[in-house]
Amino acid sequence: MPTISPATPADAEFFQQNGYIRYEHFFSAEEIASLRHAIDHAIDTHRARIRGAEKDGRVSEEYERVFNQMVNLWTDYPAAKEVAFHPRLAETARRLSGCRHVRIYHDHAMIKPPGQTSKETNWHQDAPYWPMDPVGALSAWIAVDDVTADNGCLHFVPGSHQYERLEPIKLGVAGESIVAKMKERGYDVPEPVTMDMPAGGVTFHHGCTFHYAGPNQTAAPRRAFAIIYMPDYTTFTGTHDAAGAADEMKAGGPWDHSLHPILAGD
Ligand SMILES: O=C(O)CCC(=O)C(=O)O
Repeated sequence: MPTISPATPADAEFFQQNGYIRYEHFFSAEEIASLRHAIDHAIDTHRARIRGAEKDGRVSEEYERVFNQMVNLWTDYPAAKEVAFHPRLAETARRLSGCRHVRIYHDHAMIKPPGQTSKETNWHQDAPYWPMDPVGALSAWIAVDDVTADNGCLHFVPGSHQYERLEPIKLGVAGESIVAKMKERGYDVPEPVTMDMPAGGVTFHHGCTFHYAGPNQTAAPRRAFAIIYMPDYTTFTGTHDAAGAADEMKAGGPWDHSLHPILAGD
């Protein structure tokens, strides 16, 4: 039986043209409550897994003010796996990218801490950080809390994926911005769109889409959970694998590994 997905052919066309799409109501309140609980547990009890804070080190306190990031929660939290492997979500990613099947690269919780020290997520693309060729992977970003411009919802520049893969941007460094760099180079970068939505809503964005989130100016954390999907034609470049399987894959080969299973398609 085919998996039901909200992605229509018109949605796929919109995504291909604009590099993003929003589904304001995707997950039920119950599904999100279980996921929220898993994220809170992970952040409270596995602090050493926060990127940049491994082994009690504080590689970059600035980065932690952008967000606290933990990857591969699906491997130890059933509620996170339920969402990360959700057939409807994966099938939506597959239809939007127009490929035969999608594999998971990794999931990641991103909790933007509240308060005066909260920092913006600089304008950036994701693809420069990913060891993949060709570019085609996309993210599903799930609002675990209601998100608005005040607590750090995402913003996208429509059509910016068409600039293809550019240089990486340092997320913890104030003022770094791929939008500013492109404007300096003389590009007429379109105005961004604001992706506010209630908890349970999902946006998808292409790995080359310019995106940003403002600082969290509220009193509560902004919790989000994202899953990165790779189309069937994606090869591993061999540089590194944030999910941890680099030593067991071949540079130039497929992402054929138990940490990167196929989640939709054949
Ligand atoms: O949640 C954020 O602040 C940024 C998210 C992001 O950069 C991503 O999901 O690619």
